[in-house]
Amino acid sequence: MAHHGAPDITLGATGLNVAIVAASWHTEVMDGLVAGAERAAAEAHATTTLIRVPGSFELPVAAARVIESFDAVVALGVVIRGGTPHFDYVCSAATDGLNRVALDSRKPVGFGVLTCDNDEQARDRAGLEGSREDKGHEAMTAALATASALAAYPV
Ligand code: DLZ
Repeated sequence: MAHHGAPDITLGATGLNVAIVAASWHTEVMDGLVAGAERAAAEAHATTTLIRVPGSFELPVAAARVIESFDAVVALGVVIRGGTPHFDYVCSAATDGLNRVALDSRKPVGFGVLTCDNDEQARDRAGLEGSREDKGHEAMTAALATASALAAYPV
């Protein structure tokens, strides 16, 4: 299911505690992303807490509020292009906001926000049956690998 060029990361992250902040739009795809992230954490022996917000626009504030209490945050959302510029505003607010949270907190934020033209594209990346990719799993793996790589350095 890995995307072309993606690294094959095997890791142990015993003792790491990660917040999953997850939007709620596009329920079935979101369920796949959350399941993938939780599975990746379980495989690496990390623990997770799931925090739900309404939409992807709310992901940065949720990440900012909780990140001090965790080793990392994984942000999950699905934004599907409509006929208005809303898509671009929500996508850039989520992307820029989450990047700012990572740099301000100096802790990893796994980016698992799908930005897609349609529902089919989103399903194909969500780790569902028949999906080619599992972006929730990838985002958690990246966050855990980064937290592990930086563990020896002060925040
Ligand atoms: C308003 C909106 C729209 C049109 N589409 C999506 C979407 O595809 N995915 C998503 O996560 N959220 C969407 N939202 C909601 C916004 O993220 C946000 O929750 C609202 O604008 C309220 O702040």
